Amino acid sequence: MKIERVDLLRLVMPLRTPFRTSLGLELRRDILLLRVVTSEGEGWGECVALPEPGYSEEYLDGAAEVIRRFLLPAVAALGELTPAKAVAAMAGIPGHPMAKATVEMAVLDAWLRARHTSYAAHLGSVRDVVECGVSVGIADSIDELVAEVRDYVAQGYRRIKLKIEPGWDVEPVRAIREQFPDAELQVDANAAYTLGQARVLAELDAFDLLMLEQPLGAADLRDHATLARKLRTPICLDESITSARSAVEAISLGACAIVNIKAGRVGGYLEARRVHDVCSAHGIPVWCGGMLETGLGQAANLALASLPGFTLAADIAPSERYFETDVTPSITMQDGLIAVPRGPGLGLEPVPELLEEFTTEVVSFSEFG
Ligand code: NPQ
Ligand code: MG
Repeated sequence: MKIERVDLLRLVMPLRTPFRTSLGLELRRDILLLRVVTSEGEGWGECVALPEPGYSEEYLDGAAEVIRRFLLPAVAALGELTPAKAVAAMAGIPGHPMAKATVEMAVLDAWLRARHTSYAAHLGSVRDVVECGVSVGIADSIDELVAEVRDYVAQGYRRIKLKIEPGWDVEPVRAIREQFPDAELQVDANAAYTLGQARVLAELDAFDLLMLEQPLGAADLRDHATLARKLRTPICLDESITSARSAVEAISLGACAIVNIKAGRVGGYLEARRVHDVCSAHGIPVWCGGMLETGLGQAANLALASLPGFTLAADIAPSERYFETDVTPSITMQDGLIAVPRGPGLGLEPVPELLEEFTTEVVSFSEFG
């Protein structure tokens, strides 16, 4: 297989409701899609980076540039293109996991479609449906938060995740636990706290949470290990886990009891499977995190989330959670479950008219430097 041409598309999709976290307020999702046209057919990749650095060092414009100037030339230079060879060819360039994951995702899609194999079958899926959790942003008031969560519980979500930050933590979580005593409940701080705030975080132990996700900085593994010894609530790491090696380091330091896996954060779906494998080998449960992806990213995440070690509800949502209209056929949820796509490759692709509606820029090229 050889890459013949690629399109880098920028899209802007309005969010149904503003999404506020400790990283900021998002009113829309800026999206970067990569379409590769190969000698054996086409494939799609989605970059999960945000428009600006915050969640991690990457950001959309930078990822687009790294893909165009460095990653695609390295991959296009390969005599015979396979997903594993593409990942190896990109490994020579340090960093930029979300940019690399975009290229790997598109190559994997094209390669699997040509072999009539689904992402799920290729990654080692053992389930046909995935339990969906909902990630709830920081609200303007506790009453608004309660109303929003009540709506999600009514929609059948299997788990509630509340974004927290200093000043919006114990009280909102207490209110939700009081209103929904039996709900599966967890929180995500996106690294907004310091070890000096351990006392506040320890107050969350009163609410029987499934986990406390990324309370401290991505690089602060030892501090997370110290915090873990002060809390009853299990610590889950997200931003800190950037590869299988980093997962082993975090686990061996006692920095986490649960791992949130995101293919974009670790450089691709093949590395994400390795993170799953090493966590399972250490008895660490994993679950699939989300980055407000379109149906393309959600489809790939559904395949990943159906591997055996993914025993906790995912941050995978039906299209309607975030978007009025998705660029792919809508992904729907029944009773808090979403079916794992079984078609070749991602099992779905963008609808041309919808792509047209949201695309703000397309860069196409067939020469790769
Ligand atoms: C997380 N938050 O697990 C992610 C990070 C995140 C999905 O609950 C715009 C687009 C804003 C993606 C803020 C979730 C975002 C974003 C946070 C992803 O930490
Ligand atoms: Mg997170």
